[in-house]
Amino acid sequence: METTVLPKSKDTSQDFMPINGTDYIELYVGNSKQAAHFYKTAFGFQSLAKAGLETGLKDRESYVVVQDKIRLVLTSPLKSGTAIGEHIDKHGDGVKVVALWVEDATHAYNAAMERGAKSYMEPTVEEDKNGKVVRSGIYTYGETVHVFVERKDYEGTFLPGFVQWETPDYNPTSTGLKFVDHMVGNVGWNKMNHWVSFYENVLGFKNILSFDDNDISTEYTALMSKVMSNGNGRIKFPINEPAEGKKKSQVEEYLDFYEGEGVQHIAVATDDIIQTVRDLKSRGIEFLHVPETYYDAVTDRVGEIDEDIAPLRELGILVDRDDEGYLLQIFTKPVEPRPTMFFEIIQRKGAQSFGKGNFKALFEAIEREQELRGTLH
Ligand code: TYF
Ligand code: FE
Repeated sequence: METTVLPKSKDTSQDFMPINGTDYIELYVGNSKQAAHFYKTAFGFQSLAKAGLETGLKDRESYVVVQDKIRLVLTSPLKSGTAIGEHIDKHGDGVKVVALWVEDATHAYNAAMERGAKSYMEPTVEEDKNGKVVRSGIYTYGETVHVFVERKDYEGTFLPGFVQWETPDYNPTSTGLKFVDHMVGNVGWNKMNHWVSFYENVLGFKNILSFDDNDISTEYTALMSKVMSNGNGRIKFPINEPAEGKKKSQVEEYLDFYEGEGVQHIAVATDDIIQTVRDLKSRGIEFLHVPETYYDAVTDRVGEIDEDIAPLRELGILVDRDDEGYLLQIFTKPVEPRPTMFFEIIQRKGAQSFGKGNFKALFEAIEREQELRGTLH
């Protein structure tokens, strides 16, 4: 038998951490019952599972809602003095867990720990009559964590410990949201390269795109961004760092209000952005407004597209093109009292980029909101 010592090549770096996709996103919120109602009513999620007093939990209540491949877990404490309550007190409502679907959660954990991760949860087996799930977890930026979920031996609704949440009397229709396209983290001053290295070294991700403050600084706001992707491209995590500008960077505003690093936006994909945005608006979701003049130059900038410009203009949907095709995107206002987390709705028509051509119009729209809040200084 011949043995070969493989050189330490970058090409094998991602093999140690195969990830199938996003498993779920857990938000710690003040009132999980009402948050679940909001995500159903306004975003078109459906009831999936729940856990709390009736399943034997004493300290928390969680509601799980689903729309196609997207699962949100909304968790609130049932008493004072919990880690969940402290998280909410410090950060407001926000993302605690970005769970990654893996084949082997023990292997993923061991591989990450060997490479310098900080442990959040040792590999733990959870079982019920539907089979078993193994979960483990590591810290990422701020108090945010990645939980690895191994569910190949599980056929239940969500996770052991949860029961099906049935709401026969109230199930609003879907708004056409399909899957998580990317999730963005805001990190502290000069911390972007630290977290880029973390995703490279600990999880085997690659930096597929970078934007510096020249690409994206408007008259006021400034930030830098690097997009990290896993090997199969199903997980894309842009990381933003504030940059010095004339006025306060939107990333700095986030860090101030979130009181630390955390998830800035969750981008969800649709096959029909015009229909989805029309529907979301009619359900009360508020989007950032771009000036009409954006649409005067849009065809010159992106060329011919399948969609009519009129509905894009009416709804404020942005368009950008790259070598591979084009994309349509729009951003909600923050979905909690603090100007922290928001959603992006995105439809890709070939383009695998992030809408660099829209940064100026987008960031000017964000600045107008900052101005209204009195935080642009
Ligand atoms: O994910 C992205 O990179 C794009 C652009 O504060 C973007 O959605 C970047 C920063 C930001 C808002 C959107
Ligand atoms: Fe985005």
